[in-house]
Amino acid sequence: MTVRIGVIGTGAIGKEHMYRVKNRLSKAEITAVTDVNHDAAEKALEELEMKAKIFPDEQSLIEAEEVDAVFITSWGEAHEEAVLKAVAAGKYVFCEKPLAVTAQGCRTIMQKEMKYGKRLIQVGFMRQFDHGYEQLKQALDTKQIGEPLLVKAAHRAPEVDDSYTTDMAITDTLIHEINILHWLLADNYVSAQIFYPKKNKHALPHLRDPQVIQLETESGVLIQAEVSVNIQYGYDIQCEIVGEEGILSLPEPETTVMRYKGKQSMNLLSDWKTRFQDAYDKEIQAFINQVDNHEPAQGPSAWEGYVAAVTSDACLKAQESGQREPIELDSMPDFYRDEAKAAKA
Ligand code: NAI
Ligand code: ISE
Repeated sequence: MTVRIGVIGTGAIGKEHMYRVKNRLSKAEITAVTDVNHDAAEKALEELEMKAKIFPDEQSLIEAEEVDAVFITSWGEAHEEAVLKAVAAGKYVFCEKPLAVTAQGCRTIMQKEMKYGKRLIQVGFMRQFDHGYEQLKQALDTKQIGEPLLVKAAHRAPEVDDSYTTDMAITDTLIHEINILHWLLADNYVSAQIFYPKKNKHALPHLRDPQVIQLETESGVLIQAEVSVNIQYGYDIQCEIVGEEGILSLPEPETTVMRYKGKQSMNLLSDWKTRFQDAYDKEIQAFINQVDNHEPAQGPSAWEGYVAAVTSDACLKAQESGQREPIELDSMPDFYRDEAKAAKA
C-alpha cells in the first residue's frame, strides 16, 4: 500500500521531509498539509511541485480519511497537542523533536499511547539512524574498548539569527546530544552542570555562546558537550568516547580530499540538512515501513522524548544556578521496555 501522510507545519524541516517522501523514499505520498500560516502551506506545495489538500487546521487533517499517518513539524510548543490528537484518532505519528516542551507533557503523551495499547509515536531523533553513530553503538555494545569512561562531544553551527536564545542551546541544539548519548551509552543521566567560557565575539549581545554542558551518568561516565552556534567555519558534529582500553571517534562525513597548489584541503558542511540527510531518509523510511506493515512504531519512542525533556529541564536549571543539578527520571513503564525488547529481537 502507499502510506498517505499529512504534514502539520510546512516550514524548514516540514519541507525537507515532504521533499524526501516525494523524491527519495518509497511507499508513501504526501496527501495533506496544514500550517497556521496558510501561505506557507501553499508556497511549500508550489515550491516542491506537489499536489496535496490544504486543511484549515491540524484536527481536520488528522481526522481526514486520506491521512494514514501524520508528520508533526510545527514549532516545539505545538507538538504535544498535535501528538495527543493523532493518538486519539489512532494515527501513527512522526513528531520532530521536542516531543513536548515539558516533562509533564511527555508523561501525558505516554499515558495516552499506553492506553491506546500500541506504539504509534516515533520522535525525530534522527542521529540513531546515522551510519557513524550506528558504528559507535555497535562497538560500545560489543565492549570493543571496554567500559566507556568519558565522552567529549561538540555541536557546532556557523551562526544563528537573533531569535536564537541562550536556553535554545539546550532545548534546540544540545537535545540531540542528550538523546544520542543516552542511546549510545544505555545509561541514565544523574546530573547536569553548565559552564560559560569566554564569549565568542560573533555572538549577539543577548546570547551566551559557547556553552559547555557537563553530564554525569548513573555508572559514572562523565560527558563534556560543547555547543557553539557562531563558530563561522561550518556545521560540525564531534563525538569521542574514551573507554578502558581504547577510544571511539564519530567518523567524519565523506568528502573528497584535494591536494592543490601546495595545500591539502577538504570541504566542511555548513548545515544540518546535508550533515544528516541519510539519517533523515532512513528514519522516515523506517517509519513509513512500520505504518505500511501495521507494526508498532520502533524508532525513538515517547519514553526517549521524556528522558530528553527531563534532562533538558535540569540543564536549563543549571544554566540559571551555575550549580550541579540532579536529574531524576520516573521508572520506565514496561510498555516501553517490552517494546524496546521487541524492536531488538
Ligand atoms: P520553521 O519555523 O521553519 O517551521 C515551522 C512551521 O510550522 C511554520 O511554517 C509555522 O507557521 C508552522 N506552525 C507552527 N505552529 C503550528 C501549528 N500549531 N499548526 C500548524 N502549523 C504550525 O521551524 P523548523 O526549523 O522547521 O522546525 C520545526 C520543528 O522541527 C522544531 O520543533 C525543530 O526543533 C525541529 N527541527 C528538527 C531538526 C532535526 O534535526 N531533527 C532540524 C530542524 C528543526
Ligand atoms: C535544529 O533545530 C536541529 O534540530 C538541528 O539538527 C540542529 O543541529 C540545530 O542546531 C538546530 O537548530
